[in-house]
Amino acid sequence: MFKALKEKLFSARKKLEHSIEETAHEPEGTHEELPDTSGSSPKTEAEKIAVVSSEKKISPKFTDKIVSFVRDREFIISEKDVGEILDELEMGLLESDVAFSVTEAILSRIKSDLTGSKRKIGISVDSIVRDALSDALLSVLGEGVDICSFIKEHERPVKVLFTGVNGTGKTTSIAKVTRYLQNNGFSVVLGAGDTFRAGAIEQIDVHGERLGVKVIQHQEGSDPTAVLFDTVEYARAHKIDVVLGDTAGRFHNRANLMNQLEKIRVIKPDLIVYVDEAVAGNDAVIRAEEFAKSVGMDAIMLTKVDMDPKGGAAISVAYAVGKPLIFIGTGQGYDDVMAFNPRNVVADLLGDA
Ligand SMILES: Nc1nc2c(ncn2[C@@H]2O[C@H](COP(=O)(O)OP(=O)(O)O)[C@@H](O)[C@H]2O)c(=O)[nH]1
Ligand SMILES: [Mg+2]
Repeated sequence: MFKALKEKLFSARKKLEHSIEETAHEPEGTHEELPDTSGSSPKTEAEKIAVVSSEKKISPKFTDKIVSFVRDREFIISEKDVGEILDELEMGLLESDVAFSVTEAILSRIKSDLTGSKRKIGISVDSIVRDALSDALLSVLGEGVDICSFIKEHERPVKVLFTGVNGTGKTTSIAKVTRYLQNNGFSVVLGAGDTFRAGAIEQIDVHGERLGVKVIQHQEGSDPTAVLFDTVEYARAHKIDVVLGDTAGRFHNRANLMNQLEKIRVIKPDLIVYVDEAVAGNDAVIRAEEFAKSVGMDAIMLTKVDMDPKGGAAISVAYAVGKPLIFIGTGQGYDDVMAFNPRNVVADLLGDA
């Protein structure tokens, strides 16, 4: 996943490490000469410790003193040392479809984490760089949301509504989330709330049959609010944990469909999941902002991540609307869904997963 983004981050990470190794300097006025213990001239701090430690005639107390002296020395990383590489990273992020505002946020975080920072010699440069990149990415991805905990914390049935633009994968995602919830021990009922598009009711009905869950449906063209109302009633009567409601594809410039969605809110959804596709890149981010302003959303599901080598939308969308990514879709099968865990994603992006 996120091949382009990974490559850019990897390259920036290596260059930052190199540059810091080369140019980081000690704060002025703090440098003290190490005692000359051997007559030879060890170059690195590690060599100096080794020499000191290997001198049997030196008391352990003295060795401790030297080790702590070395460990406590500090280095300063200046903005000049890393500026060029951060400019390059900025280009790389933008090329990978990371939204501008998100790119700026990532860079300013890295800059403030790295520059002027005093590093203890006991901490390696690669861990300083890695931590700075990781903190910056986590700061834009935000905290995740765990659907299972969410369900447990809410009164049953928990009502989840899926919205978004046509063709982005809402209905398929509902089927995948059904499988995910079943695997986690929850019962599910589906509401065929897309009464607008020809064939939509049949499509969700087929998924319901394959997954062994009830699909509440009315006729094509009927009022989706009524369908979802009935679905909630069914869940109550049968003690079903979760209602997943489908909706017609909304174009953010089609007022009548948006109004219909406004009306659906009378079922009082616990969670509105906005669905969009990673392949839309920056468009997905712009659309999400539009939806957040008009209809509102509580979480985001990004589909077709398997078809998007860039990865920028996945990094950007949550920050752009200030809502968490809850799932990502990674293929066309029922099991091609991942609960979005920011820490795991950052570990994967930085190649530590
Ligand atoms: N490769 C891939 N295709 C997906 C994914 N999610 C959905 N699709 C496909 O996207 C198309 C539209 O999906 P659909 O659920 O009908 O979209 P809807 O109009 O928003 O309900 C279908 O061909 C799906 O199989 C995904 O995560 N990866
Ligand atoms: Mg659909």
